[in-house]
Formats: sequence, C-alpha cells, structure tokens
Amino acid sequence: MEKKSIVFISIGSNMGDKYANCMMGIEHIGKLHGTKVVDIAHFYKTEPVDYKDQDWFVNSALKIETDLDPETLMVSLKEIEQQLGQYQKTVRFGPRIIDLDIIFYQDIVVNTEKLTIPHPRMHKRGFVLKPLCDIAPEIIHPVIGDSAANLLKAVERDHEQDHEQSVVLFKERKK
Ligand code: PH2
Ligand code: MG
Ligand code: MG
Repeated sequence: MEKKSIVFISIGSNMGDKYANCMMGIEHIGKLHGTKVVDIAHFYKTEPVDYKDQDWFVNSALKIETDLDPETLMVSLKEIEQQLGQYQKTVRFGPRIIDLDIIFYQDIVVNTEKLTIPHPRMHKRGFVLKPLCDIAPEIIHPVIGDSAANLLKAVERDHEQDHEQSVVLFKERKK
C-alpha cells in the first residue's frame, strides 16, 4: 500500500448555517478517494480579515491522510466548494458558503501558478493558526521554519492593541 500523506486544511464559512456548512464540507472531504479525516479542531467565530464588510466567519482546521497529490486534492476541494456553494460569490476574500484551503501538505513546498503550499497568508491569520494549534501546535512551517504555536503568538502580539482578528471559541471539538 502506498504511504498516505498528512495534510492540514483550513475550513471556513460566513453564509447561511455556517457550522452546518463546515460539517458538510468535512463529510465530503472524508469521501474523497483514499482520504480519511483523522482530526478536527475546535470551531471558532472569527472577525473577517482583509475584506471587512462581511459577516463573521466560523473557522476550523482538519488533519487528513490522503493518497491524492497536492494538485488533485486542490481540484477536489474546489469541486466540493462548488457543490456546496451554489450561490458562491466571486468577490476576492468576500462572503462564501464554504472555503477549503490547503495549509500544509506534509512538509512540501509548492509554488505554481495554480497552487501555493504552505498557504501564502496562513502565518498572518489568527483564524487559521488558532484552530491549527488545537491539532498541531508543534508543526513547523517549512518555509518560515517556526512552529504554528509561535506563529500564533506573533499574530496575537501584533493585534493585541487594536483587538483585530478576534477569534472566539464557538463549538467544542468532537472527542
Ligand atoms: N477567509 C478569507 C478572507 N477573510 N476572515 C475570516 N475570519 N475567516 C476566513 O476564513 C476568511 C477571512 C478568504 O478566504
Ligand atoms: Mg481562504
Ligand atoms: Mg480558498
């Protein structure tokens, strides 16, 4: 049997029943070829980042094991987004029913026109790092060379004064 790759995925929704949308996304991911969801972080209610004029998000993170290579996985995640998000808008950073982003794929670095891994903005985003730290605080960012826990501390330090990037516990992890 081929060895499975370990991948971390960030999940988010800010339209409709946000938590239900996330759960539906997770269910679909678990049905992908040769893929198993092995851990799910807490869910957080998070202040919108980048494009501020939109509703708060529900965000979480997943650990999966998969046979799919990075590009096939990315295409499969896009298909799930399209399946669940019939009304998905196209404003960059704007509202969405479901957003599924590859954060880390093993310790692989990908820089193609279609795909950037690690996710290019993850190390600046509390809504990615906070849930990621529930399931993999020690994981090392393969480009920056620092742990998820330290990257989260840096983001929290940066935003302490202005209370930006608020991340509030929304729902406990499933044990
Ligand atoms: N996703 C974005 C832009 N801004 N803000 C929060 N809080 N959560 C998100 O998932 C998010 C965002 C683009 O993907
Ligand atoms: Mg995103
Ligand atoms: Mg995305």
